[in-house]
Amino acid sequence: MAAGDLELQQLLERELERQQTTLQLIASENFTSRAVMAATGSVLTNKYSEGYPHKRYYGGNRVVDDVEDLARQRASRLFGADHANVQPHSGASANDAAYMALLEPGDTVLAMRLDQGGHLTHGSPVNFSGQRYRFVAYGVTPARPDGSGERIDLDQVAELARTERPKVIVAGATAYPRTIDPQPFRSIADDVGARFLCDAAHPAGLIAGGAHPNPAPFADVVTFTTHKTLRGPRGGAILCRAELAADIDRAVFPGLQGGPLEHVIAAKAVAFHEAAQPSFRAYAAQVVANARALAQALAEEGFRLVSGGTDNHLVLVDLRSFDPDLTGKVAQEVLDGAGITCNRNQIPGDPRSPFVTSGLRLGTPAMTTAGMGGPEMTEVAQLVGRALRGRSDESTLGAVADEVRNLCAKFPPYPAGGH
Ligand code: DSN
Repeated sequence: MAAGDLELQQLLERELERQQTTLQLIASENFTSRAVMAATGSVLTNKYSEGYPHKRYYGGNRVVDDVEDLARQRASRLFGADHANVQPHSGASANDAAYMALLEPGDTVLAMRLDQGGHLTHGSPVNFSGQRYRFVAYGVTPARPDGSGERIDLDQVAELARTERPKVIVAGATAYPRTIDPQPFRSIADDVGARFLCDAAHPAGLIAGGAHPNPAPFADVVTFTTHKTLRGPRGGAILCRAELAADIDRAVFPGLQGGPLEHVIAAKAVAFHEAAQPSFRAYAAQVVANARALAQALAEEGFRLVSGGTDNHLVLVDLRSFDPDLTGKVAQEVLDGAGITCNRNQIPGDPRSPFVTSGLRLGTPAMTTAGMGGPEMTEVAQLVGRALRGRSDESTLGAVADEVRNLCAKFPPYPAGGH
């Protein structure tokens, strides 16, 4: 690795050490297998292959064609889809291509608001999506003391669909701790003659592992990333119905991208294969069980959880119940200093800006891959509580950092060291 380049070698070793010795609780991160990393670092990085299997613009693609076909077949089989495009470089590129295939500039789209749990590419005014299309936003129901609120407001989705007549309705979120049922979105889309696009970037691995409902039978198009719960390389993919395959493919190439990253596509093929194994079902179930255990222990530490808990791989903490003066920004920095890596996040109706926030998002995909279970989640929640309560006390923070290091030492994601 990085042979002869000592400077970079040292940086990679530092990052490996960081990943091995601190808690990775960013809900959209994971630890890939060595097989995924090997494919990403393979000779396929040398090849140009604009186009699609058996329809390339450059010669020498007979092996690459087989690689991409394998990835497409495995993705389609894993999710039960008619067609897969495995070329998008990221989730944002996948959404960009899906919109390009389904919409004209200025068309109306209904999607979840960013500050209610949605994503930048679901119509934020600072993103291409919000600048190119007319997005109308739905949100979640108000919080309720019994935890039954802060669920996607399907009545609002239906009402906005009727009044705004969107061409596409988007389901999917980046900070929503509950199951997203694709069925009601399909019915609402059918009622108003809209297409249904499901952005399954976050739950893709839970879907593959049978721990979350599969949107593929319901949605016209499903976009997802391969590096979150799916535990593959960093990248995106699109699934669609047969009649949309040509439009989706045209939108990705030549619409938006040039040469595909075939080394990453090979790694996606590895990840799809791994996600089809029985052990991945057990992994997906454990991710959810761990998130529940983490949620319960955080509640016992005095944190209010958005929606009262979780059904999936993440919890969204409302810090105001714990300490009204504690912002997400400060909490993230304090925890980072103690070796607990997570991200600040707006909560529904957050009075603070996205840069400051009143919330923290914590996820279990990575530490579940490392082998942690329920007891460790309880310990993690207690460490979070201790660090944030004692945030102005160096000795408390030092003690938490030591305990984090000891805990991580028992669950190294790469026990044999670097690759
Ligand atoms: N950055 C991703 C996340 O953390 O959810 C979304 O793109």
